[in-house]
Amino acid sequence: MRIAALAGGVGAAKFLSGLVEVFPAEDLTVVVNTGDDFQWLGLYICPDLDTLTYTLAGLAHPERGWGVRGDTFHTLARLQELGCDTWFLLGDRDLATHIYRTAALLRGQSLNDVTHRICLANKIRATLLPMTNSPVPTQVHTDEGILPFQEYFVRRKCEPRVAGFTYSGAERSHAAPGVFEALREAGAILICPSNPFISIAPILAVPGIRETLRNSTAKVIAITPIIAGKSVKGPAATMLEQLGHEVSAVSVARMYQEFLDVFVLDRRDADLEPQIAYLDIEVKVAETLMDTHERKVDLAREVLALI
Ligand code: FO1
Repeated sequence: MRIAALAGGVGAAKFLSGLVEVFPAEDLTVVVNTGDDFQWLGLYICPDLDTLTYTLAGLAHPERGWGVRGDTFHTLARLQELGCDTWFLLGDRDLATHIYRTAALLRGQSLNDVTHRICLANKIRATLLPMTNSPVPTQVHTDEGILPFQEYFVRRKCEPRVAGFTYSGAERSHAAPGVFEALREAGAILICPSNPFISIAPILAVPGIRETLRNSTAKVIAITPIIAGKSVKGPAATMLEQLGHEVSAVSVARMYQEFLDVFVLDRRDADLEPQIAYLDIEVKVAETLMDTHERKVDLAREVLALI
């Protein structure tokens, strides 16, 4: 049986690093959010693809989750001396990935071809696919106007109040080659514990993906990114609150209701089970805080047992 997963960055990477310990990585295809992608100094940066790549290759920075473990920042320091904006921290080894990717894209290769090569070079056995080959940059509507995603997230540290999102150009985009095949061939489709607004919604905005999930006979399983009303990392809880949703896992389950079979709820939220069951979604209560390697593997085992 094959598994397909929809994924954002750090939360998804943690979960999938546990999954590949107990499920053959060759049988896993990950459809990755590219809404966070942006260009900086002429380089094409794909934060979520890179976070997954570095994590599955065992190269990720252990505390931050993004970037390369033990990386140095000499190039960034020199760029700063030259007067460049350096609010987005790119390490020297990380830069190699962006230079390689940008050069390949400029030669006319597609993002999925480049991603495939980067995965091969990093000996990643799972298949990572960008959700689409065309740019679909997430724009964050805030009380200070519309901000490109990384401006909001990194430069402004999620301080402006969020009023909504645009996944620019999503309606004209096409899923990258392999995405529909992976979703159709999968015996189970996992929605990783990623931010529903900025990681999963951009993927679902690519024409045909939401419909494929809705019509799928495979079990669709989501793992909560919210534990006890808080996001483990990132602004998911803040976004729920600012957009007028109840700040709980139930709101996330509601966002996926039309295609979801099972919701994996954290044990601290076990009392929410009836509210999710009421949405006609099966509930599995588990330890979802992946703060140790054992917990990542245990959670992956719990999810596999549901399939
Ligand atoms: N996140 C930050 O909060 N600050 C950074 O300077 C930063 C740099 C960075 C460089 C490469 C990369 O692949 C990711 C990086 N991230 C940084 C993370 C990234 O902005 C976010 O994780 C995602 O886009 C949200 O999933």
